[in-house]
Amino acid sequence: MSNERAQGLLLDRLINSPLQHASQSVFKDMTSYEALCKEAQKEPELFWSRLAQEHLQWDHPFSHVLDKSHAPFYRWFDDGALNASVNCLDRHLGTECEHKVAIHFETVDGKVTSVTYRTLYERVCQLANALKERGVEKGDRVLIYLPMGDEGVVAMLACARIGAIHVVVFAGFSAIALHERLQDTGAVAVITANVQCRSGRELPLKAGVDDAIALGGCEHVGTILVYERTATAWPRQEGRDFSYAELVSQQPTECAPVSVSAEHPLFILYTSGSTGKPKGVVHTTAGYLLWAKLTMLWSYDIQPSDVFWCTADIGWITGHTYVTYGPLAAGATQVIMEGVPLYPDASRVWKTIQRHAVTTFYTAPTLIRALIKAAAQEDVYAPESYDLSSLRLLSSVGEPIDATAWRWFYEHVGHGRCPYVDTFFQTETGGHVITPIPGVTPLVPGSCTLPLPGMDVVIVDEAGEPRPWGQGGLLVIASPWPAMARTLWRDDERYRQSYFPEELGGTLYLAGDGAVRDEDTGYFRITGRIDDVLNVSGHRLGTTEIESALSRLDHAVAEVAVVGQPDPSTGEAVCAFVVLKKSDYGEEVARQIAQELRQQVARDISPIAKPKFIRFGSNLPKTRSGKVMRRLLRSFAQGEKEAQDISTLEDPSVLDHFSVIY
Ligand code: 6R9
Repeated sequence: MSNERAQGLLLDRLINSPLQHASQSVFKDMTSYEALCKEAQKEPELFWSRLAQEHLQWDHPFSHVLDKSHAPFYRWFDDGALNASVNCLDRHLGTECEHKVAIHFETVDGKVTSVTYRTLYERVCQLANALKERGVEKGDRVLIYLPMGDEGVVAMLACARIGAIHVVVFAGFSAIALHERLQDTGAVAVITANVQCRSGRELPLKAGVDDAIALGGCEHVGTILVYERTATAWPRQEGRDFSYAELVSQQPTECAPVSVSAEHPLFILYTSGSTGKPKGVVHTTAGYLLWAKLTMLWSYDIQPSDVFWCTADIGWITGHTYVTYGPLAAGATQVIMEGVPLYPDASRVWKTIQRHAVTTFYTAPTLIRALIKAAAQEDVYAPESYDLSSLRLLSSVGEPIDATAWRWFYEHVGHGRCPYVDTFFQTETGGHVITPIPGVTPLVPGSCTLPLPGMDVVIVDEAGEPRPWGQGGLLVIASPWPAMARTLWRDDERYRQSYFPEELGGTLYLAGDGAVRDEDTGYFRITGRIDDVLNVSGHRLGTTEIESALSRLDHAVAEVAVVGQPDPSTGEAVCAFVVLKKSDYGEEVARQIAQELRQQVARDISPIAKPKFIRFGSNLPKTRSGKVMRRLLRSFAQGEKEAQDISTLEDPSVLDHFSVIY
């Protein structure tokens, strides 16, 4: 192919999507992006030191930037001192931000409370004083088990204010999961609610804490603070359990912040246990906070006039960084929604954007796919039925987004005028790693494009050697960065073994994902967890690649998940779990669609990638955080009996529908 033609084809694929009202303060164009990447490469310590001075408010300045002496246990800015809640709240007081809305909180029944930075500050101080009164001190762990709402944000910041380490546990987790986390962290206090309101029902929450404690070995829990979401009564143990009305409401609205070292742990967050015992990922104060704020500026060009809406729950890293710390450190206005965005129905999402004039909408591919499915059913669920003209930026995280869903979101929601920021990151990375700069990086549907400046992302083979563009491998981060996890709670050795394996030389951070760089653009494409890569007849196939191909049959397919299944002739065979848009199909139609699906894959990738087994069902099994449970699908495909923990499964009966194979 001639160079010119190749260039032409390449340009055809790239979407230049200018950002409306761009601030252009950091990145004017790709040249300024590249210049910042170069600055970071050349003098990383100077680069990070400059940013940490510019963007954080320090009580005591740091003089060391990076301490590598105990690598891979890196320390950043460690003789500096600061407080995270001061950086999110106090620093906005006395500025035009003070009386600006920090949070529009919308309950399931549509009631909106708008909280200013001043009010948020006062609520945080009151809760911090209540914790102090109960004897909670710097370094103590406080477990937060709250429904999604502004109170969760207040609780996190109140801990940070007194130097306590918060451990947020998603309110959908069971008492057993809670017990495990209580014991592992030795938490001295729990902040919870009497109930949570989800999908039209009141679910007891405080009772779950009692059940967890009843499992034994939690004598260290001396206080349970109960936020009364409704008037519903809750079980109380005198001397240990207190309502907000009793302990918090009367507290002074000022609380002197505790200045902590930059390396003081800010929180522990357990990752959704895909393998074995959950990992208690530890993040420290300054490095994490710096990246939370910077990525709000870099990935979202966040501005005073923006209304940011991230649909993640604070129980996950996305909620920590892009609901609590990032938006508040950046002085943004945001929307927080109680319950799930799809309840009572999909129109809630569009109504919320319209009502609050949301400018920046950050969600998950799984929600996008559900929205696509709903929009095909009735006009009232279609984004076109609402005024979404306030939007200027769209973003997703958590899974690869296939090109078809990307285009739908881009065209039907953003009307082709909002850059789509596909953000790749992990609990362990603290904040975004690979993501386009909106309005600057030309976009390719389904690609998270390029690493942010300072993120030294490389693709290597199993021996740690770099792979050329076009050839897949393991995604690693080759240099330390301030927001990286510091360790796993009380398990340094597991941290080292999981993330800095000896086989790769012991210095590369192993993300656990496969990736490939596009031969023309150098753009990264995440091919899925490395345990999800299939090997069919010696050919490496990314499950997400096959999923993407199957999704392209978009008149029929709502959602797919592909797993590998051991096969005597090809090593592994491809097994696809498919949810169709229409649920009223017969055997004949299913057979025909199965054939079309195979043709689609053969056409898009190769006949080798064609699913040998196709199973149709009404919903994919998902964790409560919305991730498809591939391990469960794998064992189901192999006909294994229920051998694994399905306690995090949203609806355990979904598998039954997939029993017929086409
Ligand atoms: C933020 C979050 C991390 C894993 C990660 C990867 C997957 C996240 C992605 C993505 C493709 C993206 N992942 N973002 N895959 N494209 N934009 O989800 O953290 O819960 O720790 O999960 O999620 O597999 O390794 P976490």
